[in-house]
Amino acid sequence: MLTFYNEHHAQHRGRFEMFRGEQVPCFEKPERADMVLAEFERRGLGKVVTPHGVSLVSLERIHTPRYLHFLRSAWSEWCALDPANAERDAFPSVWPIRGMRHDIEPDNFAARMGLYSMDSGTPLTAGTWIAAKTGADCAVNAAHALRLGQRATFALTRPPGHHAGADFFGGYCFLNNAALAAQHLLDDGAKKVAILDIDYHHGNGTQSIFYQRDDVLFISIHADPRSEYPFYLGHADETGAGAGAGYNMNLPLPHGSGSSQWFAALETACYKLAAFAPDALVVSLGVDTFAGDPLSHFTLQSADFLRIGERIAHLGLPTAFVFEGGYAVTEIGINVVNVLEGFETAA
Ligand code: SP5
Ligand code: ZN
Repeated sequence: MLTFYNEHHAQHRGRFEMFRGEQVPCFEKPERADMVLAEFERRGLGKVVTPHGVSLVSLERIHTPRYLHFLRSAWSEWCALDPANAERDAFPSVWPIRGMRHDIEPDNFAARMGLYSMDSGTPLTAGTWIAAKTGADCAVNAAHALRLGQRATFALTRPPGHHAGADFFGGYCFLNNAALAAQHLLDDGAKKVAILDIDYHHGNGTQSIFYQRDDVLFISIHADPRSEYPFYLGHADETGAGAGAGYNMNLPLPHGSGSSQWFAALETACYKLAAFAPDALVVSLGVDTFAGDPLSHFTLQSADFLRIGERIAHLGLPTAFVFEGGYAVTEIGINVVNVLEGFETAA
């Protein structure tokens, strides 16, 4: 499987995140992608290449120009506030909640951090922009390779993307790689595209980007947002709006769900996908559904990930896999590459 690897990913390296009032090491760390690359190469699953850079215009197909401008310049603005900030990550501290203004972009840096974010768990660092931009390059290149005839491709990148919206970061995500891949497929001539999001967390950013559209079907299998991040989106009654009515499907599962519940949801998703008959499929591939994941509460086993890949292959669609979450670093390579190998075996 042709893989586009983000060689700049390790430049995004958060120092810590907050958990119950304490600073804890970031779960979303460079070793995650290193482990996946090592396992992919160990199994000899295909060529690993670096992507061509895509233009900012292609990022603007999904993200707003003012958000992109903010992300690109945020680190230098942060350091300009105080040279000592070069040794500290930037976090938001204030947000424009209900009833406040989103249309005026404040001059104040902290105020813009809040305007463009959804949580305080996503450190912005010196290398965040280069890592996120190169990750977006990987996703768009993976999509483009499908148009050139590849059956399946893999964007091996971090930071992840599916929590990032048109104009906000959060959930360890800055640019929505899966959304950029789907949009590129459409811009290159595909008529309809589906995104299947199998990360443990709901892909709120991806859902919000396509919620009113009928050219992208979004389906997500995830932990019930009543008890899990991102909390404020991902319920079963969110089915799309306007032209997009009927083109969004959420399959939330209870805390503690295991293989039988999870694969039943996958069948529901595959039935809907087959009926939509897209020209191509983008998979938001998170493996934080694994039993050993430190953030999560599903109980999938490593062997289950092979079966996931097999089932997705049986859809018979050109498929771009985009790496998202998964925090059990020791097993993360095995779990991700199991999905890819299961796909290749069954394709
Ligand atoms: C891409 C992705 O998987 N993003 C997940 C973002 C989750 N952010 C909330 C993390 C809450 C940390 N809770 C610590 C639990 C330790 N047992
Ligand atoms: Zn996740």
